[in-house]
Amino acid sequence: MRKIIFEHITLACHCRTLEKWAMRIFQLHWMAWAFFTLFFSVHAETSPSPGKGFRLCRVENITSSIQPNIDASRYGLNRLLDGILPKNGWRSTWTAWYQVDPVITFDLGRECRVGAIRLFFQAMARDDELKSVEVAVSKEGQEFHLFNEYGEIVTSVETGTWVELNLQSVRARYFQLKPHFQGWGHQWGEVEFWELQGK
Ligand SMILES: [Ca+2]
Repeated sequence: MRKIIFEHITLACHCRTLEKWAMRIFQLHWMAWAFFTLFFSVHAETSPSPGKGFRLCRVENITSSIQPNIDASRYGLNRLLDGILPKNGWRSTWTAWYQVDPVITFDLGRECRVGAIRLFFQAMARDDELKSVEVAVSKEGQEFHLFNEYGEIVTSVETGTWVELNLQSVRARYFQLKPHFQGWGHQWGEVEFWELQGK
């Protein structure tokens, strides 16, 4: 009889230990799931890599010839570099220039060999609102040279869309984007510079 009681207590202790471990494993799994869900919910919003051999380039500074002219204090230039995308439609968190064409300058902090620039934008009044984007480059940030102009950009209105400007391989520290609108203006959500890895 005593032996049975002893075994019962031992077994009960064993069960509590198992429950404790099971609970801990469950907690660890839950924490891992929560971490990865949060991680990918933030990082999935950036555009996918243009391909093997590219890496996302850090931007040290951004300036504009004309500040955003709608809600600039809340949705300023820094929103173009935060890795977070606005939602479709007005108003969300779009950095907006109404009826003007800004010249936006990016300082990468060092000379980089950029293969592609991607910008996330939304057309508002017409599907070809972003008429064209000029890309100019500079090594020292004073004198800029036009590299190319990209046009024929047609999307759906009130729908956030990535557009990729293929630069092949341009080595510079400073990049200027000069967008031209037709219709409402400009609503941008993110700008990415993809650097070619290796020499
Ligand atoms: Ca953003």
